[in-house]
Amino acid sequence: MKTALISGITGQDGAYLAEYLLSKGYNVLGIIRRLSTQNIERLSYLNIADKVKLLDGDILDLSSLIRILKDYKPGEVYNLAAQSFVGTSWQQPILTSNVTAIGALNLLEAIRLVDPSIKFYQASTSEMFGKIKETVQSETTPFHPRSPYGVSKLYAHWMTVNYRESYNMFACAGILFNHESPIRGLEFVTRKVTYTAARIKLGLQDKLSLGNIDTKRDWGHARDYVKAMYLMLQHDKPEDFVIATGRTTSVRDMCEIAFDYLGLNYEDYVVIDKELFRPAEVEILIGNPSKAEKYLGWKSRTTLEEMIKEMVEADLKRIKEEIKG
Ligand code: NAP
Ligand code: F7E
Repeated sequence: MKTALISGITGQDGAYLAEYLLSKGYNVLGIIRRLSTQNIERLSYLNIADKVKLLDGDILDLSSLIRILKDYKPGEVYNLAAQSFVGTSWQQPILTSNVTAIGALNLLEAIRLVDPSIKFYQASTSEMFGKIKETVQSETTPFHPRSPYGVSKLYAHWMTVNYRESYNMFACAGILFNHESPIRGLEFVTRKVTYTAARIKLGLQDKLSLGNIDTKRDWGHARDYVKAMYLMLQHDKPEDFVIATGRTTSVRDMCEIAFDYLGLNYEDYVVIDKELFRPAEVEILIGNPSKAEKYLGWKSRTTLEEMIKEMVEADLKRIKEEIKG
């Protein structure tokens, strides 16, 4: 039985990846940091909380990572742990750098010291392209990050490349464009929109405050994207891949899709709050996934419309259950 270790298992991608690896027959381990309250809602939502083994540790604590690798000997490590919200990265740039940049280095170092044959996946991001240098971004597009989060991810990305080149480690990075789901954090714009639109539909709220709705993103479904992570570690050599749909949509049009689904007009509810604009913005992203299609046989399956429908329905159901108590 193959054993995989996931850092960030309590997050959106960690939960879907755990579900996928379990379906492949893996023994799935996850690093869980000490919090004052337990945080396994997403694993419970997918009905897998009792199927994975959760291990105490922290991406900031090298000795905990070394202990886990020595004790449990995973063959694959997926580094999904991060302070992943771009907005917060301006409020907490040092915390973001410690977790998102140095955290990845801690895990690479732990692998190098304990067993450099362990395969390593780094969760890189389209935010590294930032102020884009090419209309459509691929593995060869130059980077220009626009936030402390993007800069931290770029450090982790190059460390992954460097450990591959320096120590011949099977270390690879997936440059993933935005991906969402019903278990996306409420602070991210898609979920903020589907959750608030559902509350408006149920008469619990009458306005949705947003920042810059003219930005555009290449949105896919997290359930599709975690499969690409797995495929990268099964590829015959460690390489980096862009994972995207190849379609870009504005926040405004995504709102329209969500409200339309509920029979509402978004223009009647959305208010623009300048406080929600970012100090530096990534105006538009659109990825070219052809390398992943060619070498991994991976393709995004879920359309934005299908995903938003799934998210709105899940939010309606959850809110109704909350009301019932
Ligand atoms: P997420 O929902 O924010 O999950 C982040 C995870 O990191 C959580 O499990 C969190 O644990 C964990 N974490 C934070 N600080 C930690 C620490 N000090 N030690 C150990 N774990 C820690 O993010 P996501 O959307 O699943 O994304 C997964 C990864 O992919 C992240 O690295 C993100 O930056 C990257 N990424 C995401 C996207 C996207 O569109 N979703 C695109 C490209 C790249 P707690 O639950 O305890 O907070
Ligand atoms: O913003 C605009 C906002 O926070 C998308 C993370 O997973 O994907 C994610 O980063 C866009 C931005 O995601 C609001 O200004 C307008 O232009 O959903 P988001 P993100 O910043 O693209 C990348 C690939 C990652 O790697 C990150 O970890 O929407 N926007 N109004 C808003 N955004 C938010 N959150 N809230 C608003 O009210």
